[in-house]
Amino acid sequence: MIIKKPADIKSDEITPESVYIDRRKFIGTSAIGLTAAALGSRGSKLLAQDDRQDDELTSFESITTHNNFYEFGTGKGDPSRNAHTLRPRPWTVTVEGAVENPGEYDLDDLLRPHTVQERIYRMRCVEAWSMVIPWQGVPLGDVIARLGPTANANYVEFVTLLDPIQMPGQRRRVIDWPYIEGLRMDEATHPLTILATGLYDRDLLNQNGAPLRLVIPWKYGFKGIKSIVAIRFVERQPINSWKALAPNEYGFFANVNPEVNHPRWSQARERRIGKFRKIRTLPFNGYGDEVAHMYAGMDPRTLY
Ligand SMILES: Nc1nc2c(c(=O)[nH]1)N[C@H]1C(S)=C(S)[C@@H](COP(=O)(O)O)O[C@H]1N2
Ligand SMILES: [Mo]
Repeated sequence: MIIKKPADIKSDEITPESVYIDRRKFIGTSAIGLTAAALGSRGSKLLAQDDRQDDELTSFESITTHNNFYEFGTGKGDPSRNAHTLRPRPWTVTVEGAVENPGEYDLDDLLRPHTVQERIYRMRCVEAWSMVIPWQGVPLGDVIARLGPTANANYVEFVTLLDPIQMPGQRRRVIDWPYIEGLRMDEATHPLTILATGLYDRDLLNQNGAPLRLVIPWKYGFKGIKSIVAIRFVERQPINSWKALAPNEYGFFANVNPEVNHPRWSQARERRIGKFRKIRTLPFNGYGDEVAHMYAGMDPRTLY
């Protein structure tokens, strides 16, 4: 597979947004967080009630040029400029820890038995911007079921590639590399959680976390770790990179919550990339019906 830079992609190679929206009308039930047009009655309720009618797909151009991927620099434009040094194939994922089938898996072997699905999800960054992205990927729960976690596997830890040659941003210690993230087992196996391999019907571009990244739509974007080389089944809660860096600003759970502000700014509203007006941020990023039960009895204010 040839991975091209966004500038080399002709617009007719990308599935246009209108085609996605039409397709959703047919696929219907598998759609999760989508355009008002495809939402039916829930969509019209959203339209009537508030400012959130613009759940329109973010353009391929914006999704691939406005990024956070500190391994390629800390500016939003840095990953799309610098990530050409990453070689996403061949790619090996190490599976280790409390699991029946540990080993070094070629990416294709890890994914082959599983069905790639399309999921249109909202992505909300801590920095109060958001996007609506048509992902392709496999449910992480399917992959985990085949790997066979043992009784001690309470959490799953994910690790990004560590290679300052391919990832020049790692020559500066902005983060204690490699980037690490983690999920509790029920979050990891929740049907909304996917391992993404593509978006807009194309393999992931490097800046979006090629060849494999996590997407957990009810959590802040930083939980969506990119370019994963290891999946570890562990007993204790992993120490994720952002929490290690600033524990008063970033937690382990990082559930989107408009009522818990970041110490330095409000989380009540967000700006969709490509739009001018700000919209209200929803609890659990709008996925509360599907996920809130996992946090029953926990203080939501501690779940930032
Ligand atoms: N390895 C790694 N994964 C990462 C990051 C990073 O810097 N390094 N940034 C995170 C943050 S803060 C966000 S908002 C999302 C951004 O994903 P996108 O650029 O594909 O929109 O990736 C997350 N995954
Ligand atoms: Mo983010």
